Amino acid sequence: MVHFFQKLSQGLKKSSSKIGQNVADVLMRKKLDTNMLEELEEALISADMGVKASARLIDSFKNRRFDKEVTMPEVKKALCEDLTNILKPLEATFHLPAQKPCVVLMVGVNGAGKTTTIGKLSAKLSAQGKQVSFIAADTFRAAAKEQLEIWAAKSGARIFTGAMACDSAGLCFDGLKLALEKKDDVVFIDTAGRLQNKSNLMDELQKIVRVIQKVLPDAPHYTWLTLDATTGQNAVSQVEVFKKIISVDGLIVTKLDGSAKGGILAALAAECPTPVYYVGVGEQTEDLDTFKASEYAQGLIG
Ligand SMILES: Nc1nc2c(ncn2[C@@H]2O[C@H](COP(=O)(O)OP(=O)(O)OP(=O)(O)O)[C@@H](O)[C@H]2O)c(=O)[nH]1
Ligand SMILES: [Mg+2]
Repeated sequence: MVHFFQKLSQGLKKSSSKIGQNVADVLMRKKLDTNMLEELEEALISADMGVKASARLIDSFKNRRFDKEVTMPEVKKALCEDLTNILKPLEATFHLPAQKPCVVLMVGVNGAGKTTTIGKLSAKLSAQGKQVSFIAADTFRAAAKEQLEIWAAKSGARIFTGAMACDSAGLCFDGLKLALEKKDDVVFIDTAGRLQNKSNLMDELQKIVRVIQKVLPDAPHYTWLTLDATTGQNAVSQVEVFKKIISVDGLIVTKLDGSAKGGILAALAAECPTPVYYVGVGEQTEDLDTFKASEYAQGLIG
């Protein structure tokens, strides 16, 4: 089995080779001048790190004292350290609360990877002996229920479903009551994908939260926004808009395999810092792991 870090580095290759090539070009000149720093900054921005994070990186880079004959590994090591420092505050750990069940509400735009992430996490938790259940609150898209059912069977979770197009908040109410009765450890609520500019769908999320709290006043214990890394800078606006509607307390960043926009986590750290619980690097169960700043920085800088 390919190690997670290898997959992450492989996935970030499109971004890191761009940065690496610019570092190499810049070093041809053998002098760290203003021009060179500007080009380096452009390389960071083009990997979707955003203007703010790129500027911050270049600033700390300037403050380093390099010898005249600076080498490629030295430059990369410096960038990697500085990037790790920017990303470190985003590292987060998922803890189960003392009271059962732990309710995790998954939200995000269409196709971000919500359902897949729930499946992957459920497999991890089941392997640790936890009793997991799903509430199929995406009653909107045909086949959404079936997709979740497949993940439930694969990962050993119980699933609570309703009729197509039924009220998803009502479904959450019933599903959560059952989870309480069954003493589940973790309940994942799989909501329908919604674009952040569709206000009626965003209102529905608030309704789901209100209804959940009628069953369990301190739920949801986690509200995670799933972001597709390939969407680049739009991810920043997704975080901002979802946070205005409900209290998003964590992020899941998927599809870090094969994105030329791998720098998005740096942009998020600089522009709207939110804890990152997990990152995804593929479609299989094992392609999900906790976010580690240094691992990610190494993968991105190459
Ligand atoms: N390469 C790759 N594909 C992923 C990853 N995570 C999810 N996918 C794929 O992305 C597609 C969409 O994933 P879903 O889990 O259905 O996304 P969703 O957010 O539930 O989508 P909606 O319910 O339609 O809003 C599927 O084909 C997944 O297999 C990842 O980390 N890497
Ligand atoms: Mg889904």
